[in-house]
Amino acid sequence: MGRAMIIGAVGAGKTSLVQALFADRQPARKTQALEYRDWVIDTPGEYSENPMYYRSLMATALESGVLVMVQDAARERNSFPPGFAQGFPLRPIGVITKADHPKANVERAKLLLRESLPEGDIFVTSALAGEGIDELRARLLQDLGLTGDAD
Ligand SMILES: Nc1nc2c(ncn2[C@@H]2O[C@H](COP(=O)(O)OP(=O)(O)O)[C@@H](O)[C@H]2O)c(=O)[nH]1
Ligand SMILES: [Mg+2]
Repeated sequence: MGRAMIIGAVGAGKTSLVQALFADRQPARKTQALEYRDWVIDTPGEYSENPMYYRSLMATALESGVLVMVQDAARERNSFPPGFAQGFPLRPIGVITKADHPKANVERAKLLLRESLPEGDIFVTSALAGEGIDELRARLLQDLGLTGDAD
């Protein structure tokens, strides 16, 4: 089954996003390995930050259906190398996380993410506030061909 592979820096909010997509309430534990859950693959932040893991990411991408690139709205730096999305044979979607954060700057996050994701829609979300989650879930299920009563 094609899944949505979620990538992004350590602490970007990937696991919290996954939990919000599945309406979980537990706080996110640190992700130590690839975590498969239904139609999502959560990845450790190190996989996006350390080129040593890129081959692993790529191998996982080959069994995925959508690439979800996460950028923390409160982060002042890029989370990915320039043009990163183009290295994957997948349809990419951008997600800005932590839109609720006191230090969030959504416009800055979009500009940063665009350096690595020249094309593809960008969704603005907050796992904490529940913002943008339903829209993102609907889009991912549609792209994965899993439409139906998803929520
Ligand atoms: N303010 C705020 N903090 C968040 C949000 N999502 C995650 N965080 C915090 O960011 C930190 C890292 O979250 P986590 O989901 O583990 O990130 P991951 O390393 O990308 O999986 C945790 O302290 C979360 O509580 C959010 O929507 N808003
Ligand atoms: Mg995680």
